[in-house]
Amino acid sequence: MAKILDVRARSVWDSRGRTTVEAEVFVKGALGRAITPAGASTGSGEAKSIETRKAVHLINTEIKSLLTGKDLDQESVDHALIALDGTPDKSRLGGNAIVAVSLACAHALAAVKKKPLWQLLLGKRKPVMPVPQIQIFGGGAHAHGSMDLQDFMIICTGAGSFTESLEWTAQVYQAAGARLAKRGALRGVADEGGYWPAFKTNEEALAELTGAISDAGFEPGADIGIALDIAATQLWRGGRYHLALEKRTLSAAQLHSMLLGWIDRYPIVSIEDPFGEHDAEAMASFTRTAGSRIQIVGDDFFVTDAARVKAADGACNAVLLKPNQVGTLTETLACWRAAQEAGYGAIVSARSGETEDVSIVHLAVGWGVPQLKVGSFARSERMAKWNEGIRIEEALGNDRLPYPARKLFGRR
Ligand code: 2PG
Ligand code: MG
Repeated sequence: MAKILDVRARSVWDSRGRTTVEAEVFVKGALGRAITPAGASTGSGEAKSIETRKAVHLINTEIKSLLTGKDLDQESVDHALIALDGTPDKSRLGGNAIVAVSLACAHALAAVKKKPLWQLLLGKRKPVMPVPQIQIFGGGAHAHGSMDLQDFMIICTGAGSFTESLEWTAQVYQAAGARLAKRGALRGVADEGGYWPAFKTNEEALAELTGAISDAGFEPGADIGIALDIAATQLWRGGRYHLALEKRTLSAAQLHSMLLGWIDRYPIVSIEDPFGEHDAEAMASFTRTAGSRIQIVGDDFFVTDAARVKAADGACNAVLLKPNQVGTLTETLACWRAAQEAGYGAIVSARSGETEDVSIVHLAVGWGVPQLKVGSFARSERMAKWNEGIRIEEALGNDRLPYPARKLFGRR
């Protein structure tokens, strides 16, 4: 087994112009490198980030002396990092320090084996390309609250491949931009590259998105469905869900009815965090009512924690997997395994603050996770990941590859 010769870190910049951690793990003749992303709408159970400068210093000192001379083995490196940190939320070394090193180790291992990371992780299992969830309108914490809801996304449920999904998305993205510009409702783009619209209600975004799907020549529902991230933890204050745009507040029961109404009126196939991270009861009741019709995803609700998925008991039917939310690759993989055991769907996801790092695409393909959420269809920190998916699909041989969109989202 290869030995770790050195570990180094530096501060680099992310897509919001904020500092983040880049780590490098050196082995004989090769190195692995990774950059930590950052969330804006974070769950309270996430691994805690610390100041970038301090995280970089800790990698260059404590983590370097811990790992130098050690075997390059993902699980033992991750367990050693967790033990060295010694806190339940990774707040001493920082989740942002730990995840960069953990991911850099995976890349170093791939470099040693002279294989792309996805191939190393996949081993002899049959490959599947993940189905993209792609944002068209961005709101919430990613657009200064211009809309209450955070992500209005599409899933090309009728597409036959990853590459075709992107081609369809490009058409919808352009059509949505043209509609907004025509109405004078285009303010720019939000943090993940989705349009930042000036709408009067949240539902208007659903109507406009459905219109854009039609304008692009697709049949809403049959070809392309809508996925929402309500990010409801962000709306919760003083026992009510606050819709600032609409100047009203809702109880959990009222939010439940509003979402059910939307599912009836629009081609919605997936809803993420429909209720706050604390609201397990509302989440479970919504899943009982709507879970046979649509995918219900826990993001802040699960924070990529295998134990929370095991304890969930029917709240949600899918899990968002974000490596920096839990801190190491080994724990992210454990969460994916817990999701599989529970019969849940899963989506590997980027954060709102991203970089040119494309590791998550390799994780999705390598682990066989059937969906991928990267943000919108603009700005290079997003496009780098979609483009990496195109390369991987091509390497796997596009025409022979199973593509699970219809299986996952064919009419339920
Ligand atoms: C989310 C992510 C990505 P953030 O809530 O799913 O959209 O946002 O990285 O800000 O948590
Ligand atoms: Mg989310």
